[in-house]
Amino acid sequence: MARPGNKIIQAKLVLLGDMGTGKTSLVLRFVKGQFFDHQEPTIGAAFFTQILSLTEATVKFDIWDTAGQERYHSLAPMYYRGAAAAVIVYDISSMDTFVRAKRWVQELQRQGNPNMVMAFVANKLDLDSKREVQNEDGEQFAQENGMFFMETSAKTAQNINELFYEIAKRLARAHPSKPTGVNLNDETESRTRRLFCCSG
Ligand SMILES: Nc1nc2c(ncn2[C@@H]2O[C@H](COP(=O)(O)OP(=O)(O)OP(=O)(O)O)[C@@H](O)[C@H]2O)c(=O)[nH]1
Ligand SMILES: [Mg+2]
Repeated sequence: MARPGNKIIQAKLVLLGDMGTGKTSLVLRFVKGQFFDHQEPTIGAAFFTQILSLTEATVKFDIWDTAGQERYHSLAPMYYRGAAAAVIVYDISSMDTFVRAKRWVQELQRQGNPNMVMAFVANKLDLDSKREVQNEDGEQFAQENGMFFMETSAKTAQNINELFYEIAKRLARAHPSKPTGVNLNDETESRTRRLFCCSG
């Protein structure tokens, strides 16, 4: 619920990353508080909405969860175009997904919105015993490319709300008065649930 006098920011957010890294699982954890051990691969893209109420603003996220399979790559620009925020996801137990995530960052730097808030996310933190990508390597790449870095687990919910809260805070700071993002709700199934989080 928007607080009186509180500004409202509508922000398009896109998730990008290799197949199986946990993009859908991150969103489902954030939007519905759910996790599935056998999450189906996304076909094309899926759309979700969620609202975060901060002290300084109410952020309405329009979330585009893209499909990581290579055959859907050409669709990606449609989803990151006009996005106010991007979450680039890799899986800490797969070096290949880290390499792929770095390529997504390069594509966004070439073709995305230059003011985009970008989060570099190392998911599946619960699989630490199978870790192939060190925390420092993710952190360093993120720093060098002006992104913030977070290790998460959609399975245990570790750092999931923190991730979206941090994005919301940065959006509120970057867009002091005017709404941002593109509303594509009419093309898609929209699921809205309000979440009150992280204020104060
Ligand atoms: N252990 C563990 N498994 C996870 C985690 N997040 C996702 N998974 C599992 O990883 C698999 C792939 O997750 P998805 O969320 O479908 O991955 P995705 O990135 O959306 O994949 P695409 O839609 O194909 O691009 C599923 O079996 C999930 O249960 C996590 O944090 N920890
Ligand atoms: Mg998916």
